[in-house]
Amino acid sequence: MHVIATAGHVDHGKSTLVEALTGADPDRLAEERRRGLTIELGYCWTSWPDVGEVAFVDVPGHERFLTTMLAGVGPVPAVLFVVAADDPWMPQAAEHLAALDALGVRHAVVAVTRADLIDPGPAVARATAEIARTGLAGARVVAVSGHTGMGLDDLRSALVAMVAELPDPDPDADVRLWVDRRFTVRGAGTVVTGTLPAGTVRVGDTLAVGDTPVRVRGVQALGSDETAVSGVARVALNLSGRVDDVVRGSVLVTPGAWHHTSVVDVRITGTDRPPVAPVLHIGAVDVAVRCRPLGDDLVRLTLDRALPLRIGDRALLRDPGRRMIWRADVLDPDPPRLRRRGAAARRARQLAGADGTARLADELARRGLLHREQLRRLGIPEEAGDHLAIGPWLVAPALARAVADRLPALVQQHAHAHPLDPAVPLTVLASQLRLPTSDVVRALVRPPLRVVGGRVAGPATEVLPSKVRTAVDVVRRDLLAAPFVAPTADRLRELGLDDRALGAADRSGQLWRVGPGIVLLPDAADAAVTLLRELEQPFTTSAARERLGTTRRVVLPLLDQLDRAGRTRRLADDRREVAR
Ligand SMILES: Nc1nc2c(ncn2[C@@H]2O[C@H](COP(=O)(O)OP(=O)(O)OP(=O)(O)O)[C@@H](O)[C@H]2O)c(=O)[nH]1
Ligand SMILES: [Mg+2]
Repeated sequence: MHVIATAGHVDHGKSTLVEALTGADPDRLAEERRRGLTIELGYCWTSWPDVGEVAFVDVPGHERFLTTMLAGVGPVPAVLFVVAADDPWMPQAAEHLAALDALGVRHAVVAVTRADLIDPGPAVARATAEIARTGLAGARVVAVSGHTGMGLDDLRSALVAMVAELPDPDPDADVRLWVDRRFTVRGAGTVVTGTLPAGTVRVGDTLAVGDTPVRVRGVQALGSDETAVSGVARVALNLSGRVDDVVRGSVLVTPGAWHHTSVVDVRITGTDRPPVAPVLHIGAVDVAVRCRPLGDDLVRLTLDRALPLRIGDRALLRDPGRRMIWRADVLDPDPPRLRRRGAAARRARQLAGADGTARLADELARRGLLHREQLRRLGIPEEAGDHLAIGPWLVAPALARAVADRLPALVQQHAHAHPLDPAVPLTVLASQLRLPTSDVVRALVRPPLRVVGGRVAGPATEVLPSKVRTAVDVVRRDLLAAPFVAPTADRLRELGLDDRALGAADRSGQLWRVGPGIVLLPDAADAAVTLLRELEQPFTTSAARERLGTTRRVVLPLLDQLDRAGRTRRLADDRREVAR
């Protein structure tokens, strides 16, 4: 199927031409027929040799219905632009043409209609000149009459040639259906319609509106039931599930495949600056936005509601008050927050070269790293490159280098601040480095740093196995209660602490190994000296033992250590005095 939208000034003959081409009147509403005016989008279709089914989305030309016009044109790749031969070039002709240009429409045919009323020559010349300034330049311009049928064959063959040139959308693409109508059918329930630009919708599929899943109970295209329809197509879907929230302006998407965002960085094209609060049009949707300039032609938009957007999406910004339009190319639907002063300008520099084409290397250079699932959601093709793959994460070489460079200092700082627990948990490093996962930190640890049980240790850091750590904690607790009652050999054996483990505990600063099999708290020397100073000087070994409330097994090596440290002095008669 091919889909063509109409465009052109009010009353210039769009609906009449659609009817002449398809045999059906696109103006369904009684009010439309009574007033001779299109108000809602109209849908008609026909079938032509060689190109098959062609559906028309007929839009209103009246200036008050510009939003509806944009909803009709937004998801459609090809346009029938209609100009009346007997009327001058009119404001909505200009406005529609500007919108088509901004939306990037390149496939168009211009019909200069009502040619039965007047020589179409001047209107053909004017229209040709006007489109020459836009992306529609070179489109065929055909004089026709919707009433007499004059020129209709030419118009048809121009349209056939146009649709034959349209690119074939990918039937496996992720679905993003912009709902342009929603109604209730007796017996069937909720039905929505829209233009499916690409991908396939099947009966039984689950689609999502934001996070809400809905089930596709039935699929219709051009009035007949189908089991599956691939874009480009006009489709009507019968939905079940939580459909109350599905309205005109909703977007039905392949679950999990899209990034829904209300903040997006775009590059705008157009004269003048956009206002602070313009309207964003994309697909069949319009949403109020706040516009924050980043620099030059780059702006950050904050949307009133989240939309599924990808890099490279083409949208349109509109100032309804001044009737002005800007083209907006989506550069980043998942931009970083602007926290500090100067962040906007920095961001603008970062996006300077971005043109809306998603390239993995560029995106990684800007973001540092990306989860594989983000690639699909943001519309970034996975390509070979010099990035690192760490599990599901792709990491820019520059970020990997920066992390590896910063790690030694971070580990050292932590060891300094936590002498009793010197190895840094990976999670702490991840948050210090603003990385979303500790897996990336783990993969970037280089010798002499090493990972021990979820922590990163420096070369000089002794890291205790967790069982030893627990046992050492028990000993430390006991010693806090009785500082000089070192655990007995039996107790140590029971706790699984051999001499190696005690040595490690000593080196990591958690215990003080006074002698083989004898451990006290690291501050035991100070505490002992304080107590021993209270004794009559010099003092005997047994006086010291009593004052400290301990045994000979402990007091002998302890006094020995104090002697060596010069904190006690041993006299000839084996008595000691505390050094002054
Ligand atoms: N003589 C003549 N009249 C035409 C022709 N095409 C349209 N008209 C008349 O022009 C008027 C407007 O035609 P429509 O087809 O409703 O115009 P439209 O562009 O769809 O208008 P909107 O949808 O409101 O923007 C009607 O009165 C038509 O009968 C034509 O080729 N020749
Ligand atoms: Mg009409």
